[in-house]
Amino acid sequence: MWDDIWIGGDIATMISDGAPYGAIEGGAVAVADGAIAWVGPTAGLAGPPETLAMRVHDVSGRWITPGLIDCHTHLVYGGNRAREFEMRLEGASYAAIAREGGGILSTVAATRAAPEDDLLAASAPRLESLAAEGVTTIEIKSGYGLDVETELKQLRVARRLGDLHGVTVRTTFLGAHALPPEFAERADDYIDFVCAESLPAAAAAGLADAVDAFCESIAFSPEQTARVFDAAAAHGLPVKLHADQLSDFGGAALAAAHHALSADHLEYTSEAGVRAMAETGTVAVLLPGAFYALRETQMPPVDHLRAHRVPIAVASDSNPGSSPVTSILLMLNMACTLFRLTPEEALAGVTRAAALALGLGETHGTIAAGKVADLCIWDIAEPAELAYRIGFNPLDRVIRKGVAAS
Ligand code: DI6
Ligand code: FE
Repeated sequence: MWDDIWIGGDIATMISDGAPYGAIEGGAVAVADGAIAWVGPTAGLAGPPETLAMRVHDVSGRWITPGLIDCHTHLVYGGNRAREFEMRLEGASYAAIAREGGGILSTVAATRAAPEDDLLAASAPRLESLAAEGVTTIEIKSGYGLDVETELKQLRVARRLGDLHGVTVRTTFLGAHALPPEFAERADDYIDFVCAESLPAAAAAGLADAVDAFCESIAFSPEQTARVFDAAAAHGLPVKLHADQLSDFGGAALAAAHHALSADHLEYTSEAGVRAMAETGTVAVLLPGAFYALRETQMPPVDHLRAHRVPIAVASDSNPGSSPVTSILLMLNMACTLFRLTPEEALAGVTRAAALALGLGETHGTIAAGKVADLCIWDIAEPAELAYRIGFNPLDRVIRKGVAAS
């Protein structure tokens, strides 16, 4: 006997080898012990639903999708950067503000100063906003501490947020995000510190599921990034990379050479970089919120990614500087409008491909027997509505690990 079965609607399984959206019209999905036990056409059930499950739920013509996955965020931070927003409107560039000690470093100061519970309280509304639009799994990076104590504080807050809100959290250590003031002009020394101290501390505390770095002219060089990746490998942690966001720095190929789970941003990535990603199965994570907020005009190489069959994920990049975004549905719209993804590609970007970007492809991202029963029920007539509408939330209900959230 299954615990629950949902019937009476259509299912976008997001399994890629069948109908668009992996759709099953008139479908049923059954859950037992928090996992998907069965999915298929209702007509294919072995008997009347009430004989198969303890509880039968009729979704009244709605659509069921996998729970959404935001696979790239910097959600936990202190303060905000509304003043910097004003400065950029007055003509200052993002890179110029960063060079002058504003930007990321102003958030570092605010995050260091915040007591852990205050950081939690400041970050919770951002998580709640994403969860209210169906996000059931989220990646959260450190990188606004840069010293051992604050990096670990951020990662602890990320884990606590997941526990408090019933959202699956994957944490990423991003020590190599910016050069902290105490290491000014000494980037190589800071990378020594990351490799010898902060990264090992995060790994030893069990607080990091992966390691990321910001490889860019205003951040760290490919050589410095490679050292961080080698340290991650020594601690058995997979890597990801902020790659080619502001210039072609060879980031995509570097990420691929280290078998990265994902390379993220990619606006300036060349076809050679895309080919390298295809060879190692590195996922492309596109971040339309940062593209929009920075008024970037260089498009990520979507046609090359398609041609080389690189999985394309879409994420919020939720952060106080370049992407103050807490709406995953807006990212679906922007991925289509700005990057010309199809609505189906965009939805795959926050489900199937996003799971791959987090190393969760076996357990999350599609509606298939054996996977975790994270599901969204939407009041829509067709899945493209999720990307089409702007500023509207048709989420009816969320099921997390088999349990309907209120
Ligand atoms: N790239 C980004 O888009 C964010 N970090 C990064 O490495 C921006 C972070 C910030 O501006 O605070
Ligand atoms: Fe980012």
